Amino acid sequence: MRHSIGTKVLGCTMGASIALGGISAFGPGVAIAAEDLSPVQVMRRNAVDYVKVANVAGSFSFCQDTLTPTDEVFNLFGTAATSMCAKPGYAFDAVTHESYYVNIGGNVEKVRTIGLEEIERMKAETEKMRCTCSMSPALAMASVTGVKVSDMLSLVDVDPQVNTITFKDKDGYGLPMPLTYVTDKEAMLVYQIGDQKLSDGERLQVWIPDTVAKYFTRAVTDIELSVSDEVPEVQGPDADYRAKVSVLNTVSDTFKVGDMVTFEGYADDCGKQIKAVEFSLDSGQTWSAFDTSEATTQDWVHWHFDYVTEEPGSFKLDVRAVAEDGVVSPLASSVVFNVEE
Ligand SMILES: Nc1nc2c(c(=O)[nH]1)N[C@H]1C(S)=C(S)[C@@H](COP(=O)(O)O)O[C@H]1N2
Ligand SMILES: [Mo]
Repeated sequence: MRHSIGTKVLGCTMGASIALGGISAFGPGVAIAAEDLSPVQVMRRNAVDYVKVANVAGSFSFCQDTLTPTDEVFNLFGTAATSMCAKPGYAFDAVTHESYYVNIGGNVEKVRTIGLEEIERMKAETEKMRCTCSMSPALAMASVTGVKVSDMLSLVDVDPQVNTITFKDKDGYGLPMPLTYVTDKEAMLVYQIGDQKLSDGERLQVWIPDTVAKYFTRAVTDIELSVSDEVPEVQGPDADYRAKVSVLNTVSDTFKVGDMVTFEGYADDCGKQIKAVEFSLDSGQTWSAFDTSEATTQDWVHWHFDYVTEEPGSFKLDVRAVAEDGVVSPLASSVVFNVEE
C-alpha cells in the first residue's frame, strides 16, 4: 500500500507546500510544541531510540517544474522571513496603486519618476525564479511577472561611468550591486507572483536569478545609479544555508510493515548545481546518495523518495544535499515516522 506522510502526494507540476527546515524530531507521533516542555523533557523526547536501518534503499526521482503555491510564497516571506531578515515590525505603508512611484536617480542626466500603472503598461516578462533567504531556511520557487530592470533603465540617460545600482525602499533599505550583474542576470521589478498582484500596489519587489533574497528589496521607491571606487561584491548564502534542503512532509499517519512511504522535498544551492540528494535512516551513520547532476541550476530540485517499511518501530529519515563544489548541507532536514506490526 502506498502512503504519503501528511495528506497529499503531489505530482511534479502541482504545488508543494512549504516547510521551514523540515520537521523537528520529537517522540513518535507526539505533537507537543517545544515551548510546552521543560528543557529536561525536551532532552528526553529527543532521546527516543529510533530503529536504525543502514544504507536505506528506496526509489528516487526528481523534477524541477514544481512551484510553491502563491499564497505560501506570501506567507513564507511575509511572516517567517520578516522576523528573521527584515527590520522588526516591518510593515508596508498603505500606498495606493495610483500613488506608488519609483524614482530612477543618481548619476543620470535627469531623474525619472515612474508610476506603478505606467510600469504595468510596459512590456511584461514572466519568469520562474527562486527566492531564497541567505540566513533562514525560507525558500520558494515562483512564477513572477514584472518588467526587466534594463527596460526601466532605458528610460533614463545613465552616466557611462556608472558601475553600481541600489534598489531602495522609502527607509533606505537596499544593498548595492554591480550594474553589470543586474543586467546580465536579467533582474526584474516584480508586481505579480503567480496570478496574484503584490498587495495594493505596495510591493514592487526586485527579483534576481541566482541571488539571495536580501537583495530582493521590497516596496522599491528608488533605483539609484552610482559610481563606486570598488564595485560591490554580490554575497551568496551564509555557510549554514548552502545546499539548502527540506523534507516537506508532515508527521501524521502510522504505517504498517510493508507500506510504501512517499517522502518529498526540495534541494537548492542558489544557482550552484545540486549533484546529489542523500538519505539516512541511521542518524547519519550511512547515507544513500542519488545522482541529480542532470538537474539545471535555474530551478530547484524537487525530489521524491519512496521507501517500503520493513519492520515496526519509530524511524527518523534525514535528508541532505551535495552541491557541485562538494559542499554538503550543514543542516540536514528530517522527518520522524512510525511503523506498526
Ligand atoms: N524593503 C525591504 N525589502 C527587503 C527586506 C527588508 O528588510 N526591507 N528584507 C529582505 C530579505 S532578507 C528577505 S529574505 C526578503 C523576503 O522576501 P519578501 O519580500 O517576499 O517578503 O525580502 C528582502 N527585501
Ligand atoms: Mo533574508
